[in-house]
Amino acid sequence: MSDKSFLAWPFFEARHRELSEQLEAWCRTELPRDHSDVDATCIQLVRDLGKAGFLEGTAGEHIDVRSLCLIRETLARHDGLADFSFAMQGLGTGAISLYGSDEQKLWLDRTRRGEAISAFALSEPRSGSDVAQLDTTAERDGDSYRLNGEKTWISNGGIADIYTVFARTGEGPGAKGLSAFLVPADTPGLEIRELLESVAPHPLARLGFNDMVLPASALIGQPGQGFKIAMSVLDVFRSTVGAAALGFARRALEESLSRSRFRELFGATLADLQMVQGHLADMALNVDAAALLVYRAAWTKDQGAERVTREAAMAKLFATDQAQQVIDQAVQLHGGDGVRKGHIIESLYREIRALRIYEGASDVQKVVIARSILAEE
Ligand code: COS
Repeated sequence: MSDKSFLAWPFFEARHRELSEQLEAWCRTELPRDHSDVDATCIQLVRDLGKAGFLEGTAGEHIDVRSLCLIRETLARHDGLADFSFAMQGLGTGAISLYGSDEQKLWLDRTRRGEAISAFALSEPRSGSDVAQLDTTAERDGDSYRLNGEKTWISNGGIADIYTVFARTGEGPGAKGLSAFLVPADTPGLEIRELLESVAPHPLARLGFNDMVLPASALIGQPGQGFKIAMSVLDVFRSTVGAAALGFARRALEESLSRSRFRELFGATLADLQMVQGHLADMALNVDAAALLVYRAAWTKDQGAERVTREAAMAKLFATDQAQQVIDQAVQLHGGDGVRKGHIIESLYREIRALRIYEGASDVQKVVIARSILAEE
């Protein structure tokens, strides 16, 4: 049984505890899923999560970040692909929730019901961490825009029904000349150039935009606002990446605790050995510290803070880096089983790695934190 004592922390309300219980019950009957065809599994997971009502809070005027974090943490503990399917529905529509027109927001009913899948298309071959130098262009042409360029590492690429695409519109230099667009997947000119495989497979693609014509109504927010839109979406969703890492770490700790209690060696159990106790203590400490940072960031945003850039960066940086350590210790405590293909610990070891890279690599989070504290008087 997973440790739920954190739900008594003052960050949470009764509705969060209810949500956690309902989702836990759903996970016990629905997860884990077969990962042999990740595209088909993700499509089905989005449909099922939508039908069960768990996508309801991923989009809209008021996104409750604590609920998003609780859901990601719980799903990640049971199945990384379920967490991924859930997370992308929020990230892919975040710009529409925060800045979209009424017409664009009509898509949100479909994404919340799990009937449409969404994707966030920001990264490019030449610009991952340095968003301000992206090369994709959107040239104004009368009442429309003409999009040309390439995006890569796009989660849900190939299975998404809508993409939020960031492109250079040139109102100003660098970060001041970007805009965001809502691109339905059936728009002529969208090409899936390559399906990308990773250590923890999920739908991932390199996309091309070949002279794609979009109506001016596809613009999300104002021209030139794209960088700010991307950053404020990341402000909301970065702490949820920390929450997913926390879920993976909790599972690693749970598995390690149960193994330590029964595995016998040197005439005792693993749990009797002080060296093992040291590992377990470090793991538990890092899990609790990560949870505090994740839910501090989520709670701060839910209280109405305009920017949670520093809190979200700290939550993501600490939770993902520490989850990597916790899972590595779990591998050590599981011996050969920890690296056996198909074992839960082996899959956690693969699942955690990308979280220290996507939605802002650990090194970028350090830059964000340092700039933020240096800017304070
Ligand atoms: N919310 C709102 N506005 C923000 C913001 C935020 N979180 N962060 C920055 N801005 C604003 C700044 O205030 C600044 O506006 P002014 O020029 O009006 O002052 C503008 O945006 C430019 O900011 P900055 O100068 O900090 O931009 P940089 O190009 O130096 O980039 C980093 C900053 C590195 C932090 C940014 O590029 C980043 O987060 N990179 C990682 C991207 C990422 O997560 N990629 C993964 C893609 S999704 S898998």
